[in-house]
Amino acid sequence: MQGAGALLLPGIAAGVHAALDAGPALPALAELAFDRSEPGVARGTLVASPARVTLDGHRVDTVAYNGSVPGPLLRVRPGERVELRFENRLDRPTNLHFHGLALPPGGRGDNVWLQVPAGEAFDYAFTVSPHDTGLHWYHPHVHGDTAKFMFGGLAGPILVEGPRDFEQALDCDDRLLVLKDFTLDGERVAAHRTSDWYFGKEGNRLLVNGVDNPVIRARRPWQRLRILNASNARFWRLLRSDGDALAVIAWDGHPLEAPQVTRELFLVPGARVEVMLPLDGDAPVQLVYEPVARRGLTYTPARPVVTLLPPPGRIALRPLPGTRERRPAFDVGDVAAERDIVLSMYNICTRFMDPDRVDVLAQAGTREIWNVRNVDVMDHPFHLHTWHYEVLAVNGRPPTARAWHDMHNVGEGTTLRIGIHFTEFTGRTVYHCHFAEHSDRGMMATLQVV
Ligand SMILES: [Cu+2]
Repeated sequence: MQGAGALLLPGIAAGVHAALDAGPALPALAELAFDRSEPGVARGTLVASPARVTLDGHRVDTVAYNGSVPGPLLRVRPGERVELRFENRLDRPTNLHFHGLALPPGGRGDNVWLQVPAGEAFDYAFTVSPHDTGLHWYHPHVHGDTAKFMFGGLAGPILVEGPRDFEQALDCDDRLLVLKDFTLDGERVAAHRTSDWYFGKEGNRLLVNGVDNPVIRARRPWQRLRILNASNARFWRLLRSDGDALAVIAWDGHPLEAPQVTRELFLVPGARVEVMLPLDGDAPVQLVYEPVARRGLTYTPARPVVTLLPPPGRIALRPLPGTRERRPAFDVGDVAAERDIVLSMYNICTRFMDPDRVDVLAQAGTREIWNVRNVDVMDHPFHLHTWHYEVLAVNGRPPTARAWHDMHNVGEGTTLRIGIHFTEFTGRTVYHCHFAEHSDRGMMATLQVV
């Protein structure tokens, strides 16, 4: 890879190593145990219930999937049939949204219209698309009643495992990091305050897999970090403590055509990134949270959120492979419709969410360009279900690298121009601001593809 030399780390004092080594190890995520006795089928059970969990070393009474926060990892395979029994042991209706998976937006798939009553169960069943290799996630999606449950801990990762050739070529450690902020109030997760609905709720503890600044003890020099921002509203901006670069290899579960070297990662709520980080020096490296200027929010100072210790001994760093996947560019010359999608506080195109109204009607198989215009005085991260979009321009400027997303920030006063190809499915789904508080309050709209 070009520029790999720029990723090499300078050495720092050996004494720092010992001090950093004392932190808690990065917890491995719980995994949902699938029954795969029938070839091609993964059967499992996910339970939403009140639970007592450990967060940042504190015992906390909250809500959880299968008793763990973050929820258990769903490790599935491309082309696999997933049959997931979902039991609701909460005291009110809930459901599951499979964020990032290309699934039919109804039936037993990614059905946000469905509500599973308290005390009842529902059998989700779907086939994992062979194009969805990568990191995705799941969380509740009951309109108007999602933010409190997500802030309490109802969210978990989905990893669609692809071929291992990339890892084998590199000989890398593979880590999954779930970023989620919490505020604790005694033995509970803090309730929403009135202002949280406006600004989006942020927590004062910035946790990775439920732990403050965990330590990763590397076994190999290349670290592949798959990172999910499962926060309700916090933007996570991450830089290396030594100022060196990182190589992004995928956004929102889509491999990039070539690694993209960058000095900072910027994850809006719901976003996933896969990044390669080399550890071939003697010095520890930290990923440092850097504050994001987001209007009206309490300032959170910079702090390390994860510490990586290099592997013992000197191991040569293999070069990062180049191209992983090529995907045809969005064809702007073959567009059936171009639309303005206007974001303002708690509404889209001046209308609050109405599940009984169709806001955009699109034809299956066609391409559309949406100009997502934020006319508000606050950023809003934009999420479209079922169909991922290619970012064509931000305020008229094309991105530095082609990338497909299901999440992208739309800064205040900014226009995000995206291309969508309505392939594979028909049905009705939603697009919305992914500050959970904003979508709960109505900043969501419906899309019907026929
Ligand atoms: Cu918003």
